[in-house]
This record gives sequence, structure tokens and C-alpha cells, in this order.
Amino acid sequence: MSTHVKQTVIRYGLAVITVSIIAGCGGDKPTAPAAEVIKVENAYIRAMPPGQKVTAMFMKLENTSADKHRLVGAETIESNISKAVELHEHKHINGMMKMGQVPFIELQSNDMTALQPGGYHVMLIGLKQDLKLGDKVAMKLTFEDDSSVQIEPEVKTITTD
Ligand SMILES: [Cu+2]
Repeated sequence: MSTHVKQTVIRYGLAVITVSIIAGCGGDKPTAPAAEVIKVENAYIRAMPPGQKVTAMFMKLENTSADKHRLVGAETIESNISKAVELHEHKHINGMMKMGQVPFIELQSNDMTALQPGGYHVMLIGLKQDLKLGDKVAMKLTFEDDSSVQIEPEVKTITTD
């Protein structure tokens, strides 16, 4: 009788340990805020001819963590130079290149995601002033967990690639 009880207790104990290991390793909860593990590189804004009311911002986003993250928003801060800032992608539809808004940009774990001409980009729509070469525009990027980073992309002429 007492042996049987002991075994039950031991089994129960093992079950609890197993469950906690699974929860600790395989859980969906990221270990660090996105803003701490996403590195922004080479952020720049495409210089446009005077009078143009739209342009795009490009950059590389490196997710240095084992968790998936998403870029969910971008905005200009301080300067408020454009009426709207949207996440966009270019897509081939029936042989035509079209761009449109996307709700987020997926950032795979331990991977680099490039926002570049012909692909994902941050669209600045309704520019209130001309952007000059060398201007720096303060912007904020927001991730799915509501963490955010501030960047200062410079206005540059685009290099064709
Ligand atoms: Cu666009």
C-alpha cells in the first residue's frame, strides 16, 4: 500500500518537471523585447526630385534572437514631414510590378530582412517639404510587442542594384 502511494507521488513529480521543461524551452513567449534584439542597419531615405510628394525608406533589419518578430509600424517623429508612413511591399501581379500596404513585415529568427528597392519598404506619403541630400529624418519603428526603436535615416541618392 505505502509502496503504491510512493510510486504515484514520484510519477506525479516527474510529470510536473517534464511540463515545466517544455514550457521553459518551447514556449511562444519571447525572451527579450523586439527592440533589444532587432538591429537596424543602413537605413536611408531615397532622395527624390523637388516637388515629389512620396518617397521610400530602406534598411536592413537583423533579428539576432531565436524568436520571430514583426515590424508593425513606422512613423516620423519631431519633423512630422509626411502625412502618412506605411509599410509597403512590391509584388508582381500579372507581370506588372505593383506596390501596396502590408500590415506587418515578418522578421524570422536569426535572419536578416532587407527593405530594398523592388521589395519591402517604408513609404513616406504626402511630403510636406523637399528632402535634401544629407538631411536626417528622425523616425520610430514599432514592433509587434509594442517595443520601439528610434532611427535617423539619411537622405541619399539610390544606388541601382
Ligand atoms: Cu510603396
